[in-house]
Amino acid sequence: MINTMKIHLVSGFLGSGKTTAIISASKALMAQGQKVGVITNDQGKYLVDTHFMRLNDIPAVEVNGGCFCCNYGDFNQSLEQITQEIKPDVVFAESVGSCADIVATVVKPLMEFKTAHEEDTTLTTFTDARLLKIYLEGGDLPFQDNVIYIFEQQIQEAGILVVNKVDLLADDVLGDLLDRTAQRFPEKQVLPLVSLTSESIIPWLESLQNTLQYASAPLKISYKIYGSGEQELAWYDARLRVETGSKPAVAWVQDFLGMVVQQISEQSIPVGHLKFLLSDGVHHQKISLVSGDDNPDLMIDQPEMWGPTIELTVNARVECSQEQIRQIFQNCLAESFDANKVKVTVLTEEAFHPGFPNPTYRFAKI
Ligand SMILES: Nc1nc2c(ncn2[C@@H]2O[C@H](COP(=O)(O)OP(=O)(O)OP(=O)(O)O)[C@@H](O)[C@H]2O)c(=O)[nH]1
Ligand SMILES: [Mg+2]
Repeated sequence: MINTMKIHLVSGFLGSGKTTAIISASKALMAQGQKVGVITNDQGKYLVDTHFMRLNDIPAVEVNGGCFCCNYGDFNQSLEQITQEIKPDVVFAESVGSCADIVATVVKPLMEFKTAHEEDTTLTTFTDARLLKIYLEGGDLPFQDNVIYIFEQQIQEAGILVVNKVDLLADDVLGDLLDRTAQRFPEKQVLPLVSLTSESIIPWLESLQNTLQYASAPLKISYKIYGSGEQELAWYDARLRVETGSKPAVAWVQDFLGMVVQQISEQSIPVGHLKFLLSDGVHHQKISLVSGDDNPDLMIDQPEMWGPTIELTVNARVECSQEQIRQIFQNCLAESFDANKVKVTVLTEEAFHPGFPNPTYRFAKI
């Protein structure tokens, strides 16, 4: 039995800002002297998010190869590991952005097995304000219906519903969005947020102090639609080592990112989240592209400071076939390959569709 440790489950669609919020919140709590541990989660194995957390000095363990609900045993083991190693006051657990039904498959098992107290457990769902606006206005989200179903179900089971990235909306647009959100989800605590800094994250930390912040009723969810939605998404993960030749490694990486994004756009592939993490052992930078980013900032900071060898981790979550996304990366590698310019070694590479969700436990009693 875990006594007083807070467990904050963080759900929400791909690219909605979960990792950014957890990093900002962890930094704010650590600055107050609290101990924080993070559990990350994904269908893939080499995760930008886990690596990025650790580069930010935030202790993180990962449940990989499937979502928390389908790997409850691994989730529980990670919780035990982090409890023993760090003795945290607070644990944040970020579920993969294509996962829903967290109340029945994670929150309820935590209670049933007396791993956590109800009053110390919260569930927040993050939404990107720009996508939520389109959704609530009845516009067309850039995904197929089954994928949109996942987005809806995640919102449906939110305890705290975070309308994130509100800095990207004009004040009157935001006011209208918050009115619509409150009308549509009158039973939820709706929290407009900017997750980017340890100052702007404070309203979320304050909300987490309240207890019972999850919708206590498990979802009435169709696994057929949810599973189909997951399978319409494709994952491409790779780790590349880029070594300077006649061209600096950083310049090659910059060109490569531009080429990948251009091909994805030319093929009109809906992007859940395209994440790149660059590291030369001293410096690091995460570069992201999500739906709604009309003018994405793909620029690498201070190109002159990067060392001669850069490791590039790629996590692409898009709506197309696994062959199509793999082909794009392979085309870009082939097109940019010139042995004189740089040496590029593909350390790992895989493309796949998430498996059909099959939870370890599901406590569906209302
Ligand atoms: N402008 C703005 N950008 C934000 C905010 N929060 C997150 N972002 C950006 O949104 C992008 C995605 O953020 P992440 O935190 O990686 O999103 P995520 O939900 O963890 O994504 P997945 O793990 O892939 O599901 C990044 O470019 C962030 O910088 C915010 O409050 N304002
Ligand atoms: Mg994340």
